[in-house]
Amino acid sequence: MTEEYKFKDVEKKWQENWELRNSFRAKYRSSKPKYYILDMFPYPSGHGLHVGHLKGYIASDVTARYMRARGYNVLHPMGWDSFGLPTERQAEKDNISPQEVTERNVNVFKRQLMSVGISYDWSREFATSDASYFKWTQWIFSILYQRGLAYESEVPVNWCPALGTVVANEEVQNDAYIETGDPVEPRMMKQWLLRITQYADRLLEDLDELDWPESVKSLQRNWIGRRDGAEIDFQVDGVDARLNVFTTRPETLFGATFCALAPDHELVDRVTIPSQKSQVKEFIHDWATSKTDNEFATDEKTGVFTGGYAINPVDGRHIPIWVANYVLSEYGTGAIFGCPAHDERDLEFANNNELDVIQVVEDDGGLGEKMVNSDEYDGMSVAEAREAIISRLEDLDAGRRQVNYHLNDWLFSRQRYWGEPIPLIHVEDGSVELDNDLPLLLPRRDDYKSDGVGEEEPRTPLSLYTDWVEMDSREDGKTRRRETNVMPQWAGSCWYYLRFIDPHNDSIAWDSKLESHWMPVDLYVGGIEHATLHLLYARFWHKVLYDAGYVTTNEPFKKLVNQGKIQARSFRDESGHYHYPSEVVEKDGEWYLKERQEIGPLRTRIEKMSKSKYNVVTPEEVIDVHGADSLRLYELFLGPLEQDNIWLNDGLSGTSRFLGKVWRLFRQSLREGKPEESEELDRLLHKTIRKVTEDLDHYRYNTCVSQLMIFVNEAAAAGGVSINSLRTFIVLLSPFAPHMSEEMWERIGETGFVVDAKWPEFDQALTEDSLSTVVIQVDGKLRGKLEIEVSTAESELYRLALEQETVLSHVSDPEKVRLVSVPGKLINIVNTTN
Ligand code: ANZ
Repeated sequence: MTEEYKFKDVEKKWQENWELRNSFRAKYRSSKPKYYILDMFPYPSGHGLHVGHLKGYIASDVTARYMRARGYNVLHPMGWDSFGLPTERQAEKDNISPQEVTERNVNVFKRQLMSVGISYDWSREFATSDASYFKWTQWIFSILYQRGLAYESEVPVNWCPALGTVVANEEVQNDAYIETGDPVEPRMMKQWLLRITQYADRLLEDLDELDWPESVKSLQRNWIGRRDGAEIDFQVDGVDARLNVFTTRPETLFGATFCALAPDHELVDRVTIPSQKSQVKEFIHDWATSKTDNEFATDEKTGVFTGGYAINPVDGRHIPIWVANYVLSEYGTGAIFGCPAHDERDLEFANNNELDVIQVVEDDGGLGEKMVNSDEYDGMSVAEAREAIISRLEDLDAGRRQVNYHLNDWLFSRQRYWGEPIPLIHVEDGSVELDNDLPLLLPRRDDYKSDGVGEEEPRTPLSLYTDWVEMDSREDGKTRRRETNVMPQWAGSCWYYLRFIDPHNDSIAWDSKLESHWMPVDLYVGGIEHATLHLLYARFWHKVLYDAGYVTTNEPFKKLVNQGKIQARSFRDESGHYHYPSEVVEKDGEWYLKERQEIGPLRTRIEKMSKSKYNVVTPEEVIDVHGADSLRLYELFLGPLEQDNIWLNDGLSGTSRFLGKVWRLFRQSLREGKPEESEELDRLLHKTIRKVTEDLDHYRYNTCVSQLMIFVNEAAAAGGVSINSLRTFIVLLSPFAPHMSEEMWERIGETGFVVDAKWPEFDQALTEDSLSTVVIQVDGKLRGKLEIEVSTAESELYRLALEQETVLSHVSDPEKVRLVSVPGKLINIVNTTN
């Protein structure tokens, strides 16, 4: 037996063994309880994974291994979210097919994940661009379509000329496509949309039952943005028109001192009186130019008077109608009544334009709020007035209760090639048919140069394949053309967790028995950046599938954990260019470019690990020097999973040293062959089992690692441990450092694999310290301490406390006290004499 630990050989050996033995395959049927643990699957980009991406994957792998040891039938699968723009662009650049690009990238990703020893059930692997997968994505689309949840509509879209496609609102920031920074402009286009708004209330309410971080829930709540209020109709004075406004504060209607329209509201022209026309026109012109030209965009609330008046339906007052830049045409009805006393934006606008301010809600001397200046509603509470005013408006036929949402229907078409074709057929008579012959494959593409890009008029790449688009006419002799939009990348990730349950089924998407066995996902681990898009879309599809009877749970993901980001130091020179860490040297706490030290110290910053910042660390470089177990321990040891952590290369030597110590302890213990453990070490072992178990139950990985370190230090100092203790310790270590654990397991003579070993139990009594330090207080002030058996009775504790001079001197009469104590922690002696 060799003395030295050769991580390269050992890690390779066990990775091969696990694969040969199918150690991580979930059983399709099992008497064990199930545990479904899912990682957000990656988009296989050309860059490969860096250590920041691995943080969540390693943590969930520890839990997967732990749950197997706890006796669960664990499903821990992995696949690829492979449709999407970067792959298509890469294919165009390299002049190969997107399929080939995907395959190339997937190979890299898979090799990386395997080299870290992640315990995935690879027999279930698939990519969303596999026809055997997207066949079912198309099938789910047809369910949505049949249920009236997919529709075509002429809608304002974000058209990106550089990419030749529209992109979703969620993908746009500051009028640019987030991924590439290409500018985006508004256009009207006929698009497919999914009616997610129909599910808005359920998506909102069901958040309450989920074990998700509050932060994600509140992001979803805000994104859905339910607003309860009313629509109110104002008659326009002298014009046959009603001005319809949306308000969340109908109770403030008596405080309305003006109305305002969005500049592109359809009524602007009709309500403007002739003498105001030129001023209004000028205002709208300025507004339109400043809107497209960001530099002139302003937060200042400006507007122009139309000369028209609206009549307040409840008190008949005439209030001026303005056009205002802060009223948005896309929200509510694109018109408001302004109530400067109770809305800051309205107040600012009123102050700028010398409009009246009428207070209608007043603080009721700390009791709450009551109505004032509101006729018969004076004195009512806000809630009462709200109900009463809405009823009055309903009686007058001048208003109604209205709920608005921030959430819009989901724009579901993309004008690209590399996506799922939408299985619809346009018939010449204008009707639309579902294509039931699935999968509907993409047309074969021989020339991967993008066509249609940069065109004035939007054209879809698929429309260029006329053989594919034009279908053979059927019996009715009508011509039929295929839909040429493809689905957005979000489609494939909406249901992949269901396919993992039954990935090779080619007659149905998933078997219903298997679905009811495995769902819901027990633990879902991924980044917070998916809080509103992926996680909302997937919940929406899941609920549709639930309504259609295809799934048995109302929600897909029971518990969600977000891993934080890994950050690292980046280096920039005087012109702002980034440099790789390998190009710099450190001197007296400053960093210099090796080649050009004369330019002086570089600017350094801790930033999110990213290719563009040149601060990426790859798993390959770490594993090559320190091994996979060391990488795993370091990623976990960095800090709590949910927090952002800073990557320091020095830290890795720390975990490597720890593993070296483990190996030496193992060798020493084998040599010594201690028959029995000392009581002290036995206690520490049981405390370690308890701590690691409890921390794993709460996803506190970093503190597990610290506890294992404490144990190893003590055990080494004691000259080794017994074989029994060693066996227990190896199982505890195995989720964290699985390769070394398997090697030790084999060498102590175990025949099976440590991945199949049972998780150790702890003896409660051994985990509780029998001696504890009790704080002695007199009248709440600290007066002494006692080192004492936990089980000591209160009266005995009091007797011992009085032996201390510092305590006794503060007790007025030892016969006249009241005792308050927390066993094992504190006793408070309260004087009752004065
Ligand atoms: C009268 C009022 C009185 C309002 C008051 C507020 C306070 P959120 O919560 O953001 O939904 N509003 C309605 N449509 C608008 C539009 N298209 N552009 C800009 N503002 C609009 O706010 C809803 C409130 O925003 C509505 O309630 C309306 O002003 C304004 F003391 O109506 B309120």
